[in-house]
Amino acid sequence: MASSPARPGRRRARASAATALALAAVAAAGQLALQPAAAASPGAPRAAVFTDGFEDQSGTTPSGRWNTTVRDCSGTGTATVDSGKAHSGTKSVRVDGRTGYCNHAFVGTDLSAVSGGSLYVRFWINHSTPLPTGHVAFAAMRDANDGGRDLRMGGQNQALQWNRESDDATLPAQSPVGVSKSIPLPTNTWSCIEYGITGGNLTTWVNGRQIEGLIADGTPTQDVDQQWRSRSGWSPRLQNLRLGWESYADGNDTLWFDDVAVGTSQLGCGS
Ligand SMILES: [Ca+2]
Repeated sequence: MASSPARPGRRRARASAATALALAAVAAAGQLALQPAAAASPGAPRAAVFTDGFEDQSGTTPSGRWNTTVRDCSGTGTATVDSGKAHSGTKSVRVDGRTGYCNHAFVGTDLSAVSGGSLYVRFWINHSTPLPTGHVAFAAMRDANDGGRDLRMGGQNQALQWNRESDDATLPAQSPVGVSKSIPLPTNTWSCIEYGITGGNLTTWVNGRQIEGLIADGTPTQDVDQQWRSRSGWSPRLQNLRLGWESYADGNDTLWFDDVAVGTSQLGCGS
């Protein structure tokens, strides 16, 4: 479990008791997609809605909770279950991402059962090509509170960033100072990416460490979240999670995703 200390002036998002109660209430209503994964998987993180290492996949086409639906158009990108590389077990999802929006490829799952409260996502990612200068995304989530446009995580200027599709706001701002407060995504190794969203606050960890440039909180910080927060009232209600590749200018990449977890409090990088 990550235990990075909160930095001065920046609050680390925490799951509240109210969130736990809300989850229990939803569970009681019988909407269980929310079967706690812990019941079936003793090693699963506390408060996980699900954890998935793709070991149950029997073919190369993602199935079960996963689909490969893409928006608008499709091309040469692919998302397949892969037995050649895995963070745990023997399987992962491999995405062959290609330059050009319509070559986007994702493996996606519905999150509507958890949207509206605190949402925490954890996944392990391994990729081949350094993040390019141009804007790319490797995670996207449909935001019902933003006209159905995506909240996207990926890279720009060779460092990790968040992007809001509706107004193209970035976190951090893409100034040299802003970019310096983020980090590249290492290649040919597994990295643990975690993020938590509560209301309009967004916190991001990489391998258990908070990344200053990837935090939007209650205090506008120049070069970080000042631009992001210029739209008042941003409070996403995310309806799905799609992992893959979307390139808006340049950039091919081959990526693997494994050990995906979704929950209502921070999940950590354990199994
Ligand atoms: Ca696996």
